[in-house]
Amino acid sequence: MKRNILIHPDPRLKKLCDPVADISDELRALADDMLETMYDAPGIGLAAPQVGVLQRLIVMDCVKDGDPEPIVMVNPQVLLSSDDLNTYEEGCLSIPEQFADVTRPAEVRVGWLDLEGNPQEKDFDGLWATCVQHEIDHLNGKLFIDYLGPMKRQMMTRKSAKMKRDKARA
Ligand code: K2U
Ligand code: ZN
Repeated sequence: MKRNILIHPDPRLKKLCDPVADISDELRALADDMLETMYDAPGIGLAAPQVGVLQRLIVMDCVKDGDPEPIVMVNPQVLLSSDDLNTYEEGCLSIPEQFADVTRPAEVRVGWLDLEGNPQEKDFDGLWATCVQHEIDHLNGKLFIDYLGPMKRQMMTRKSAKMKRDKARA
């Protein structure tokens, strides 16, 4: 079922998430719920802490138009990252309606476990590379605004806190 997405500022979005110990039916159900929540948002990525679960689990589908290509990553790790950088105007489902340029390595090699517990390894570039790094940051309690200067970060935090208050009041 659709989960509620936590809105910044929320202490749970700043926590270091725990590695997944065992891949249970409950974890598989959470991954399903995260994919449903992501598609509904709509978004191209979602990390477990964004739905209040402090576990190292992310889902992604960066395919624009074409058959969906959902990827579920348990305990993802960046194994290699390129020296080449890429700048993308990022947003975040936990910091609604705010965007800023973030520069990251253009290509990354990621290792993870799939929901069958099999180790996977893949190189990502383009929007997929940006997205997977954005999602893994979430597992380490890091938000895209943490790459900005203090003034811009503070402005975006204040706006997000206001939207959160207004939404709570509505
Ligand atoms: O983790 C999230 O909050 C979902 C993010 C993932 C993302 C952010 C920036 C760049 C790439 C991925 C987005 O809110 S999903 C919305 C979106 C859709 C298309 C392009 C960029 C962001
Ligand atoms: Zn995000």
